[in-house]
Amino acid sequence: MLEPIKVVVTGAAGQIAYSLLYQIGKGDVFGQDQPIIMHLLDIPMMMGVLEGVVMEMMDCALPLVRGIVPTADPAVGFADVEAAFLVGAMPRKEGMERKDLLSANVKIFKVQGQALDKHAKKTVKVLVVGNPANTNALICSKYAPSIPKENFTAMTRLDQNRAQAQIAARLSVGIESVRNVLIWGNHSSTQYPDARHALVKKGAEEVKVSDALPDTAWLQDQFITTVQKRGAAVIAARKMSSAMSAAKAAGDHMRDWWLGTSDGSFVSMGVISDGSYNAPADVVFSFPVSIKNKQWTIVQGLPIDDFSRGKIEQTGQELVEERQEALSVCED
Ligand code: NAX
Repeated sequence: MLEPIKVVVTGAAGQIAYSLLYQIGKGDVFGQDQPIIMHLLDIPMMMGVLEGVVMEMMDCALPLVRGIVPTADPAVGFADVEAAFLVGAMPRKEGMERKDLLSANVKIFKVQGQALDKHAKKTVKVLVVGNPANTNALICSKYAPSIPKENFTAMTRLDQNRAQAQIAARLSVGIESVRNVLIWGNHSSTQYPDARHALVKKGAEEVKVSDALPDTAWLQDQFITTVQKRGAAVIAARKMSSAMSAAKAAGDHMRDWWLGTSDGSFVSMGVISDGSYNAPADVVFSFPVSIKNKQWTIVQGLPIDDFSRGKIEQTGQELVEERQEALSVCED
């Protein structure tokens, strides 16, 4: 058995955390031999609810959970953590513009960046889930200058999982038969779900999805819009935003970061852009990455056609605009 690690989940009294905490505590994310001390951070008015979550965590009787620390104090929540799931954010309310949401939430991520800088391990792996996730991750990193920029990532794994599920359903194969479906850019409606580099198992072999599914019109249109609008479709049906699937995706993202990807496979993560694939530099952009020894690397050399180039440019442009808005809010 390894020494316990401290892991923080913010927004711990919220709906995504409700599904995520069990996955982490059960060993699905950091491995079956990794004990965990769970730090649960939320805002003061949610401490009563959080108490109930703590009771339930205890009642799950999970052997890997060696301690539970509920708190509203970021200094306590972020103390010595090695992994941080930043889920907590203000939800979009009726009548609220995307811009209003951005200014409310980037301020939260500025404060949390400062707290991580002061209190977390310098090797902490940060996954931002709270929206606007990419720009929140950028701001968080900016205010945590003593932690490497590579340690701040944003979640586009839910979009990737949605895309993979759509392809598997269209081909009538199991989800595990499909790999390397990816998401470029922003976790927003400009994201570009891309199956051009994806592979599907056919008997003992693997073939390109585009060969197994020669329906370019579907791949370029309905597939993309279904994935882009999936979050809204879930809200319309459930009257609440995606939570179980978002928690599963957060677990998938961190597990792959912690334990690595297999050879030839890649996953989508919002990471600090170096300008690869003509994406704008210095925004948190979702790229295909492979992971070894807890370090991600942007997969290079994927062929990009004009269609993809246009989509990458569009989502990149949105991120540049968000960065500008966010920086002006933070400097106020
Ligand atoms: P909930 O409203 O159920 O929970 C959010 C929790 O965060 C609340 O308990 C709230 O008190 C807490 N919180 C607010 N400010 C905080 C702060 N400063 N410090 C600590 N906690 C704070 O939302 P939930 O459904 O769990 O969603 C959380 C976030 O995930 C939202 O921003 C949502 O937009 C975002 N999502 C991101 C996704 C992605 O793929 N990147 C997909 C799912 C989800 O929509």
